[in-house]
Amino acid sequence: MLDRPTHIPGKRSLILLDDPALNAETPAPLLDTALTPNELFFLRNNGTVPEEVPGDWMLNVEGAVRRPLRLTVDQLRTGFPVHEVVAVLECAGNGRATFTPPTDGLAWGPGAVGCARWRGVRMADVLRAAGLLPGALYIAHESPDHAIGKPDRPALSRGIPLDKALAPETLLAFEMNGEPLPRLHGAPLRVVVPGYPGSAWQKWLNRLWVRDCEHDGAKMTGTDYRMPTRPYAPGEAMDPADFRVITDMPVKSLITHHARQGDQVALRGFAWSGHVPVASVVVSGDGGASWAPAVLEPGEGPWAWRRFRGLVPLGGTLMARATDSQGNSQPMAPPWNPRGYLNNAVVAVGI
Ligand SMILES: Nc1nc2c(c(=O)[nH]1)N[C@H]1C(S)=C(S)[C@@H](COP(=O)(O)O)O[C@H]1N2
Ligand SMILES: [Mo]
Repeated sequence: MLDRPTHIPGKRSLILLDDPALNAETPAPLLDTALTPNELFFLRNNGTVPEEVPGDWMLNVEGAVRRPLRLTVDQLRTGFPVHEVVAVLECAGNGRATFTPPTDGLAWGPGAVGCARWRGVRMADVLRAAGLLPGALYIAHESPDHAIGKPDRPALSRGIPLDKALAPETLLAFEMNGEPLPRLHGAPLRVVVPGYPGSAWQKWLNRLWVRDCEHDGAKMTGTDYRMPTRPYAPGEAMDPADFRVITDMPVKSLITHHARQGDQVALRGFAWSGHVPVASVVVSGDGGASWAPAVLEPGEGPWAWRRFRGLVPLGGTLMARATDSQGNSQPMAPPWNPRGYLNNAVVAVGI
């Protein structure tokens, strides 16, 4: 079952979601490695996938800058120091399928997440080369992909606040896991913004637009990739004024392997979070009635996920529950919200 062929070139074993755009997630057992191989990495597209990289591709840096720039990937690679970050990329809608009542949006299981080694140049270095003007507040990302059936409408144009754009972990990446960035993951250049939801990781980036206000591009306004600032009841009419851009990801964990060991079960998986580090993981073999501490291994840097391992008595439902350094633990029930984002509930694994 896991060796499911797909029609997506360079991809194997992904679960395709039902959508006119190309969206596919990774089965949890295939996320059992510290770095998710490119061919197993989930795909999220809000619109079309550009067929090929045009030969005259350039990155434009414009807006509130002293010197607008036009740079090829070679100029980026040779003109700026190259850096790497190992970081988790997770869609804000990951796990949406388990919200009740269901919400609009792709019904992701738990596999719209992966961890990769990203290599590129710092967004900060490129912005500084362009010379930020005093009013600079927000960096907008643009690319050539468009909404399905609407060639004049961008698929997605999101952005990040200036402080995150200048943070050392925020890259313009041209390599993924030691290979040239695959076309499906944004070649020739994508934004890497650890700690932020995947939607901020713009693919096929061809323009950075430095703005003096929060960006209002495609899927950046209304309730898209935004969370309500107050509880909403299912069915209640949504007022966009109540919604704020998602700028952080919650603490989370996923069991990726389990095996019987005598009268116990050895299980392992990964724990991750956004800007607040993971502090501990506990595991259960009886559906959450009792918990035992798991061993939590260091990750490769602060933005990578961390391996946990635990041993629980054989017999019941397996669970893992992570807590971050501010004491936030994964909830037992999915934290329902009207657009179905940030589901970090404990996942139950039956054996
Ligand atoms: N240009 C562009 N970039 C994009 C998107 C998109 O639709 N178009 N989707 C975003 C979303 S919502 C996610 S979760 C990630 C997924 O990255 P991946 O397909 O490389 O896994 O890409 C982001 N970057
Ligand atoms: Mo996403």
